[in-house]
Amino acid sequence: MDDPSPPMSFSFLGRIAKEEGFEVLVENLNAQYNYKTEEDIIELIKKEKPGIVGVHIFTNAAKSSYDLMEKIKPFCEILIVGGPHPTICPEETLENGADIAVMGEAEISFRKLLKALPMKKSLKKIKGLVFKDSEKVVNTGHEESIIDLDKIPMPDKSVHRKSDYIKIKDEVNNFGQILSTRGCPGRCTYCFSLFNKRYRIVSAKKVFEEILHLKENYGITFINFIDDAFTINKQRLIELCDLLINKKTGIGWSCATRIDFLDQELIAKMAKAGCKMINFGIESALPNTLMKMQKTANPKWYIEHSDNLLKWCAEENIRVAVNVLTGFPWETAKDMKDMQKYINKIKKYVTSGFYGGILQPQPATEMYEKYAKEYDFETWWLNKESIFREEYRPFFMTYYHPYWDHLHNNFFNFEKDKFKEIDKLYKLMGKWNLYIFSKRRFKNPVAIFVVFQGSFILSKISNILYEISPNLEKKLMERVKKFSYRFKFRKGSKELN
Ligand code: B12
Ligand code: SF4
Repeated sequence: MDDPSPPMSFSFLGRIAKEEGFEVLVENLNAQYNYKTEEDIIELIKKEKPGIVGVHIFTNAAKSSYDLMEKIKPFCEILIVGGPHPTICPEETLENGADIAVMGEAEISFRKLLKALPMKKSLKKIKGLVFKDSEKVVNTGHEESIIDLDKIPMPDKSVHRKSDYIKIKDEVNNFGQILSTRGCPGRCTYCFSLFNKRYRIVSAKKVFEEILHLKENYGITFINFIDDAFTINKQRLIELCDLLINKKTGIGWSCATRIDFLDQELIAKMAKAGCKMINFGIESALPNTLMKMQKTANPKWYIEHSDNLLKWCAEENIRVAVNVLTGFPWETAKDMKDMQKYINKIKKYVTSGFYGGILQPQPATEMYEKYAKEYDFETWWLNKESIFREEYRPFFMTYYHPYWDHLHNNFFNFEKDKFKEIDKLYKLMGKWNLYIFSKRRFKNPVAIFVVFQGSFILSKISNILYEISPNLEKKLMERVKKFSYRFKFRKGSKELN
């Protein structure tokens, strides 16, 4: 996998573990330059003999996480799990080897756990845990959400190995992720919210401190706010922008947000404060889908406002990324054609890329609860066989069609014509992404044209080869893929070492 940035979960928890006197070692097998295998991890655990081993589990990766846990379990004193999946299915993680599952936001429970474990104290009074006591499962109930986020210690990025994420100069900014809010009041039927509906903020002053810390200690020039909805608290946003404007840090930044908490005036202010890119969770332009996914009760306003936001960003020179989500059971082939028209309409404003995927119904969301039985995909994560027999992914998935495998999960038994139109939709977005990536990488129009057309044609060839034989695709395209990684579609491709 290709994680460009270190996981924030272990930046937060690593700080707490250090404060409690533990030494911390983080291995992210998904990190873009971490070439370790599961076997290496087993050897590492055998050698280091850690007192506690912690595993973060996404639902999507639950099966492979359980496989890994089975292999490392014999060498672990205590195996703790956390993250979205253990929050939703804690007992299942115990059945698969975990000693303790930590549910939800973990800062409070994890600190208490680290204090209790060495003293062999009872865990029953620590909220947020699920564990076995004499073969009986104990669930201590969820810990309260942390309301004052300023009280959480600043995440510690030094627990991550820089060389796992940084090879070229600009990649230092991969360490520039900040989580400045938690929670979202939205009720989107496909979204699992670990941080609950209550929107909480880190104060503008504290966010600014974190920015300066990253600038001074890591040489970061660009911050990526990974909040679900960065702009909901207008007052804090204005305060933060004022700090960035007045203190002249020269820091650029990007954020993601919902479209209903932003206006022209704010966009102008954000631009002045160094905002270079906004990722909009537009998701759909189909009125029926927008209402059924509970994105909005007023699709007409929603689509018009989205159009305006894209234009206002263009006026302020803020690059735009747009998230698109399709694959709902009620959508038709005609809907997908309408989405293609929509993408063609807005693409000139999408200067940073189209993202998103094809719906994979996450447990504890309405899309799962409502349809899992009907479409026979209950506990799909336990039976999820990867389409791929090995780690290698075909070249066409790298930039052109990254969600190709989601399409082939086919939770809702798409008919052929709908499948074909979704495929076309994502290829349309992928082609545009190739174009804008080439444009970002080069100034010369000839170079842009050659790189764009070259990468597009190579992606098409990779796709055709893969349909004929995955082995043949790998044999012929693996080198192209490696070369494209070095090339990176970005400025500043100078190797650091
Ligand atoms: C950034 C992000 C990513 C990045 C991660 C990059 C990185 N290296 O961090 C990338 C782009 C790779 C990614 C990919 C995917 N993501 Co994502 N992602 C997020 C996002 C927006 C922020 C994650 C984050 O950093 N949060 C901040 C940290 C502090 O929170 P946290 O990770 O939950 O950790 C806290 C607790 O969970 C707990 N904890 C976490 N791990 C552990 C481990 C232990 C041992 C303990 C004790 C506690 C603990 O403590 C932390 C502090 O409180 C979340 C949304 C969100 N609001 O969280 C979605 C989210 C996690 N992603 C989600 C999904 C669905 C995906 C994808 C499947 C998308 C896709 N369709 O491809 C993939 C799956 C990748 C995989 N490996 O299988 C879902 C997860 C749902 C689920 N049930 O698993 C979320 C919740 C979005 C949503 N609302 O639906 N994602
Ligand atoms: S707006 Fe985004 S974060 Fe909030 S519920 Fe909807 S999808 Fe989830």
